[in-house]
Amino acid sequence: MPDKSFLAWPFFDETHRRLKARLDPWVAAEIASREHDEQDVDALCRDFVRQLGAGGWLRYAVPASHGGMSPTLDVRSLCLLRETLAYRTGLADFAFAMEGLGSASITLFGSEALKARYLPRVAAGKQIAAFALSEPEGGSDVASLQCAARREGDHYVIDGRKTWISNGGIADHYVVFVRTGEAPGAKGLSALVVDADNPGLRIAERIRVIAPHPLATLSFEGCRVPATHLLGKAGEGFKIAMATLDIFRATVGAAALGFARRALDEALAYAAHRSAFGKPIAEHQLIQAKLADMALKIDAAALLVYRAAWTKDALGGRVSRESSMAKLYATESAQEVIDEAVQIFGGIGVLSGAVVERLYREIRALRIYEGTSEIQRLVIAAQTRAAADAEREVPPLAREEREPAA
Ligand code: COS
Repeated sequence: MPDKSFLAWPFFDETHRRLKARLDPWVAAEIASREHDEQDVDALCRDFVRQLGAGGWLRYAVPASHGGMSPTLDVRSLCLLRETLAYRTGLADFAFAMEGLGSASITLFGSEALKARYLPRVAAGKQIAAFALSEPEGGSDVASLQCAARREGDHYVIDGRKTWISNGGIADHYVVFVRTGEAPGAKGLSALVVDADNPGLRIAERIRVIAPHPLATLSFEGCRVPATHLLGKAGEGFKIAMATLDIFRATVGAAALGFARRALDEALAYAAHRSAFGKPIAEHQLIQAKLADMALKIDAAALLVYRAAWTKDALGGRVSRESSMAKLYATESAQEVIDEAVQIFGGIGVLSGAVVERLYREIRALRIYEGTSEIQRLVIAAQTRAAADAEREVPPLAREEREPAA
């Protein structure tokens, strides 16, 4: 059983503890039986979205004004959901996460008409959502993206390609980031909601990866989208993408945490009964050292993930630093925890179909998507330097008044 002692931390209130108490038995009853099913990922994802909608869990992905649970997205709830689903199966977590990521830009920046059209359907599990940012020429350097949209009367006309698009091929709508050219670089991007059946949008290629999930390259050729489908204002696309990722990067850390907790639990159970040199391997100090480091990394990751989530929920504003730290540490340390679990299992750990073998494949992409570990370091460095620069600019007198000498 995964450790639940963290629920007593001050980051949480009663609503979160109640959510977790309702969620655990639901996941055990509805999701656990499909945990080893990796054959038809499209059908499985559609099922998970429908189940999550019917269970009421997708209400956490949209605001209360449009069928959701709380006035704004509650990041601690999103993290608890992702952690719990990921503990059981990466694909169920993926299905939940994409409903959130593919609708959050609408929640944060959409017109009332767009919110009314898309969000209640997302909450009910009737609308599969996707977020289309990366391109064949790059995913990290968002300011240089090339997929273009030109204004023609009441429409935008999109031409170009997007790739690595999760839910590509099964989504009902895509939030697409395009170059509209108001200014060079980051200030010339916009975000449009494009329905999957919009003429001019085509699935160019399906992509298979080591932990399979629906993934595709999209092609836009003269794709005419009503101008009313613009999120925010023209030219605000970069900020819309970053503000959305600020929320979801912490939740990627939560998914990694779910994988890591599962790996530790599997390793603890195995080490308790597997014998070597006349005693269970858990009695050997080298194994104990591994278990200790795994538990330590999990707690440190949990502290960073729920610190980021609490900061967004309680203080609001930009949480780039907290969110990037959470994603970076939780995903990197989960990879290490899972690798140690495989090591404890020995040969059995690399058998196809073993839980730790699956986790080993599932964790890898989390260090890449929604900003690589290298990008998270850039964000953390930029935020840390900006804070130091701001501190230096405080006049010495004001600083003394604020921090009287001891
Ligand atoms: N919220 C709101 N505004 C933000 C923001 C955020 N989280 N992050 C940046 N901005 C704003 C900045 O304030 C700046 O605005 P001003 O010019 O008005 O001051 C503008 O956006 C540009 O910011 P910055 O100069 O920091 O951007 P960079 O071009 O240096 O790029 C990185 C920043 C590299 C961090 C960004 O491109 C990034 O996160 N890349 C990874 C993208 C990604 O996750 N790709 C994976 C695809 S999604 S699966």
